[in-house]
Amino acid sequence: MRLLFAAALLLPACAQAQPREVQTSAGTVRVEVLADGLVHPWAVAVLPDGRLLVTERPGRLRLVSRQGELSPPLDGVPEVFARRQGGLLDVALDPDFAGNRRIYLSYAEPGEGGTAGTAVARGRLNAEATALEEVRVIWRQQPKVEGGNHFGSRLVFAPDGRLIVTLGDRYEFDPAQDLSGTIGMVVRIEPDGGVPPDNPFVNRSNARPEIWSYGHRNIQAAAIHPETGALWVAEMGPRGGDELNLVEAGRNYGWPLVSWGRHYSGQGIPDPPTRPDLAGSVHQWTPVIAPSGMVFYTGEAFPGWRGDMLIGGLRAQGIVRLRLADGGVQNEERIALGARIRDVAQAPDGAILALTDQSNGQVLRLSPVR
Ligand SMILES: [Ca+2]
Repeated sequence: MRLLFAAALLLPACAQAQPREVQTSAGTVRVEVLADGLVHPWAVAVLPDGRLLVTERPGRLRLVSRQGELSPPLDGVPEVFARRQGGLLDVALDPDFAGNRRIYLSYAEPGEGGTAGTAVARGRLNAEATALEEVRVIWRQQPKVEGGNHFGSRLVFAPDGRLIVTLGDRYEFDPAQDLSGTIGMVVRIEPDGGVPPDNPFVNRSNARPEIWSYGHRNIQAAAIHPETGALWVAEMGPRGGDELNLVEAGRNYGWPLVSWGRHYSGQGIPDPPTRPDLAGSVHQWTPVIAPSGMVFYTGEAFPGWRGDMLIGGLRAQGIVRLRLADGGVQNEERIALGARIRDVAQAPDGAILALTDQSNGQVLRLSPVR
């Protein structure tokens, strides 16, 4: 009742007060507002007990109960550069969270003279789940630059226990081809920030050893395939040309040398949109979906979607479902939610969770109507 009452107060259009229903390939889906009153929620991580950790871009981390109640902001979150696209970004649980209660945060970290860069910190969630303790920055993007755009980022743990950090080009373009920094890269680090000895550029001079792949524009969607263990990402194109990429060690994904899109200035990017020496995208979207958040669905609630990729769409205003087959996309479905979707996750009961990128942001819960 509390939830329905709050939603009715905050949203005069009463459609939100009751669960909505949307028609999908899996039949009718109920869309409930589990929680609201979040300011530009950016990422959600599901705790083993079903509670949620949710980041808000201005720099707050909150716990959401199974009934949708928001906790006060947790203590211990690092200071963030909360401007434009910057702020507190992703949250991920340690693979052994049940044993060590460690969580990882990515965020835009302020630097000297108004600069900023993406950073990753880890800490331990205290027993009361009110604070992070032993917080330490384990990785920093180099160099920090001015501007408030294209920080990425997503954090995913690979099956080998290494932490993948996806980044953006900081709207600087060319540094995405410069291995002496980590702008426009995907990096792979140990959970303590160390560099794995088998990273592709560890023995190359003038290259950062944590780099895993390069030539990326802005990656805010990443997930590990539950069967193959492969790293999939979706990245924002410029004007057109969002990409779905299968990320492999040491490869160049082409930005800004090639793109399926055009610069916002209207300036073209050389055709053809890919080159044999560069890693081509598996799929591209023009017009764009603006991908943010990705999960492979493995639950029981939507058996017809098991194994499929779900991607949040800011411009798509919903969830994009992809069925992958033979190294490509076999089919695509749009699940319309009427709001910019910043992240998507799977609840323990197989429901799908989605965050809306709004000043009064919500956690949506999608479940089948039997
Ligand atoms: Ca590319």
